[in-house]
Amino acid sequence: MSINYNEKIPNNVDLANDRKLQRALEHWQPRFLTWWQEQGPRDFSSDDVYLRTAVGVDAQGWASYGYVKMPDYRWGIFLADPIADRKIGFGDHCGEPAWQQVPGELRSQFRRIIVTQGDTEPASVEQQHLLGLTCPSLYDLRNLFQVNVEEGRHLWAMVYLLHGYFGRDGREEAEELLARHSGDSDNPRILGTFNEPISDWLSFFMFTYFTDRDGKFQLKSLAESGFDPLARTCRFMLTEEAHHMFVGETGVGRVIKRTLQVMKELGTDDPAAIRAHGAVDLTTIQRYLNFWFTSSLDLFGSEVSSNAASSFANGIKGRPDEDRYEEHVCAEATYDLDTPDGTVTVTLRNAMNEVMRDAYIKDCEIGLKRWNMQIKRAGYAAFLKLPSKHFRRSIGSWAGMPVDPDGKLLNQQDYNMQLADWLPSESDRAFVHSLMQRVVEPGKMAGWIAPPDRGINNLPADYEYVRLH
Ligand code: BYC
Repeated sequence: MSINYNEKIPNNVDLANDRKLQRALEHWQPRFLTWWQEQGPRDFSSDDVYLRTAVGVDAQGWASYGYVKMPDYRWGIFLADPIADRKIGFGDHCGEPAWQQVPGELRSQFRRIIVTQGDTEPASVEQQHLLGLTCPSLYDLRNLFQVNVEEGRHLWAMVYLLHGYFGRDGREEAEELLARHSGDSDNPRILGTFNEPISDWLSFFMFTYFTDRDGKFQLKSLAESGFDPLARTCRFMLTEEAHHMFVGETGVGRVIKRTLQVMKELGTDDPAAIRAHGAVDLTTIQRYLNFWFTSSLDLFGSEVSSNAASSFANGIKGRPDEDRYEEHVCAEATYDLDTPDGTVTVTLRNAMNEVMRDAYIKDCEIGLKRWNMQIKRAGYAAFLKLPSKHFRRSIGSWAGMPVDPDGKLLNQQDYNMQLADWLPSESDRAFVHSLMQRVVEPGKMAGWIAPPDRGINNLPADYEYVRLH
């Protein structure tokens, strides 16, 4: 179905023929825009940004590029095309026709998951509210804004489901999505990572690499959902998510590239010398990586979870790429889980969060391999490493356990003494912040990051991606 851009709310769900839903969403739209003005990118409302906008939902050419002022971005409702006679692919309802409405008995479970997913989208925009002011280049500034407008659209995706399928409860939840704020002590965002500040660009790149990747896995598992409108909206969201992770992977890669250049120039890997030369030493990069990776691991929930078991059993949330598995009901299967008290065997359904976390970790390794290849090619023996999945956990059976990045259980005192070596210290953060000076001349790059290999949409890297007024 093609996207109708002539309407107030662009959509491919034939909104014009559902007057009640259209009115409800048109009522929410000005609230969203007020939220965007207050919580979205600070100070850039009147600038022209070279953005891509969805024009169709199929794999080919869904994007059109052009200058847009962010408040005029055409946020709307885009679902991937339906799959004829789609069947539920997992759990107790495996093989039954997918639902076009939410089954009454599963309403509150579905609502809880949609609200949690929806909550992360505006949260990330809030976290990045001030970043534009310290951009390392116009290329990066544009990428930040592209990510921000798409997160805004992902909020629309969840709000559509809440309004369209959950009646008054859904409308109230949609209001709440704009009322909670990242880091707000009275009314914070639901999940931990989304209340962490992102006040420097190294954090932004780590966030888009590690936290957006949680988004990829959660969306993939919701794309399997028995509730077809949820599955279809997540399928389309995944196409946008890929660019966010690209920004993260290439962003971290460019920081490393610049560090390696400075190491070569100076003939040393001494962190103090590298810092004095305005680049980020690899030890600091590793600490930032440790922080965002471990925080993102918590986003998968507890290792043993009755919520996860019931979501799987009820056809709400499958495993990412459910097709890859041979057995989709998982009523008998078990999973051996490492806990601080030793290995315990639990039902596979109860361990679904852990299954997803393991798949996520494997996917995270791919970027690490590429970054380490860069370091190796430059002739250095150093390497970056994902810490153990039991290190610095706040959720699940390892929460608060004094485990080091290699996975070794320490005594609390030793752990406390070494923690500063493993995570960004106040002075690391102050140093990284000191590098965050705004660079907005086309083609110019801040000194702590290498230029990108190529520009956007086949344009050169020195293109004026944001026209500042
Ligand atoms: N922080 O059985 P449990 C994205 C809560 S990212 C705080 O362990 P469950 C994006 C949990 O809510 C993807 N609380 O876990 C990325 C529950 O609370 P209630 C976002 C946490 O329920 C970048 C309690 O602990 N999408 O899209 O199996 C930029 C016990 O729960 C945390 C989703 O998350 C935490 N880290 O799984 C923009 C998908 N972890 O309900 C966007 C939807 C757990 O008892 N969400 N808790 O009060 C879900 O599927 C599940 O809610 C979770 C948790 C996977 C998050």
